[in-house]
Amino acid sequence: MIDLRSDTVTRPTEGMRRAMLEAPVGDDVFGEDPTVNRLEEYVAGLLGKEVALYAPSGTMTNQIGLHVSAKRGEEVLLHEGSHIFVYEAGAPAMLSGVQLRTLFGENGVLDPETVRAAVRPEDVHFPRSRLLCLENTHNTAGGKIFPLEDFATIAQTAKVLGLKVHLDGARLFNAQAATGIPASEWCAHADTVSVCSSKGLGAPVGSLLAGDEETIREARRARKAFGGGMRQAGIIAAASLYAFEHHIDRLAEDHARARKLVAGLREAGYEAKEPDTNLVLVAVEDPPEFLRALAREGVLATPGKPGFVRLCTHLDVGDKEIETAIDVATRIIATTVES
Ligand code: TLP
Repeated sequence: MIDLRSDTVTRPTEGMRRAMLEAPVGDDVFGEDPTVNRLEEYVAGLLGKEVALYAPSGTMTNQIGLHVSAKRGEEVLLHEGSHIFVYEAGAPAMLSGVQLRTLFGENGVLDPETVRAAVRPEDVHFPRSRLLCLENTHNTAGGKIFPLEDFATIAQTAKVLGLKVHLDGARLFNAQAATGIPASEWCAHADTVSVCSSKGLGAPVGSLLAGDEETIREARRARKAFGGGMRQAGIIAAASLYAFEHHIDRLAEDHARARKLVAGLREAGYEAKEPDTNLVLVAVEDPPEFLRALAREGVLATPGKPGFVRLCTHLDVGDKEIETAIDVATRIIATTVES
């Protein structure tokens, strides 16, 4: 099987498993796990934030990020295709009682004017606008990078309007690898940042929420309340630490393979935009049928936005797999045209 469904499907490498085996551990709820502590310090450093908090998933670090910045009944502004809105099971309503206000923006990038227009005036009728969530890279836009300048401008606009900014950076290091701009430059414009080690970086589990000390102290309470306080978590944190230490630069290889995939698919007659990073969106007439046809030939992908399927390159796919995937897609389109 060639599994292009997500960069979450990778299995830990030998080196990563060794790091897990050898990790010193303690009870992290007491703050005594040396590996978790090392990971939190390391990632805070990478992101240029005072502190970071380790949690099981990106969904949890996003939800804790929302929870510490917006109270029940307050409003959170975010892109209509954002992971927090589309893929987190209604958690903002369930866990924090906040109201989401979705906004449109080309390629996952929001316009400062759109944000300005959406902020509610102070009036008893309206919810209080409290938080703006941004996503980089943007998943449903096909791994799009939020240009740093636009990011800085919109974050500045948000600040002036009295909003906090949360960055869903599940694939932030893909943006760093693709542009050469350190992740910390985007983070400088956000109050809280969520990053994942379990996407392209290849760890089996683990995300971090970074911010200032006071915010992350609150986040630590929220993590406990959400059921994310773990004990000898160093065993898994070691995999995340290994991922951050060894797998950031190699993301560029996944991006090159995504471009190779797009070139092959276009040559076969498909429509697909040049990818910024490792997510490829391919336009097809009947996505479920196309996905079934791929799967029959041993290639797995997922539905993308309506009318598209998503193919994702990652640590566990090499050039050979990409060539096979192109061959399979080429055969499928040839059969469709014939019939
Ligand atoms: N995304 C997954 C699925 O949930 C859709 C994927 O395969 O792309 N933020 C962003 C931008 C994400 O893409 C994801 C995972 C998350 C947050 C959530 O991370 P986890 O899965 O660790 O909760």
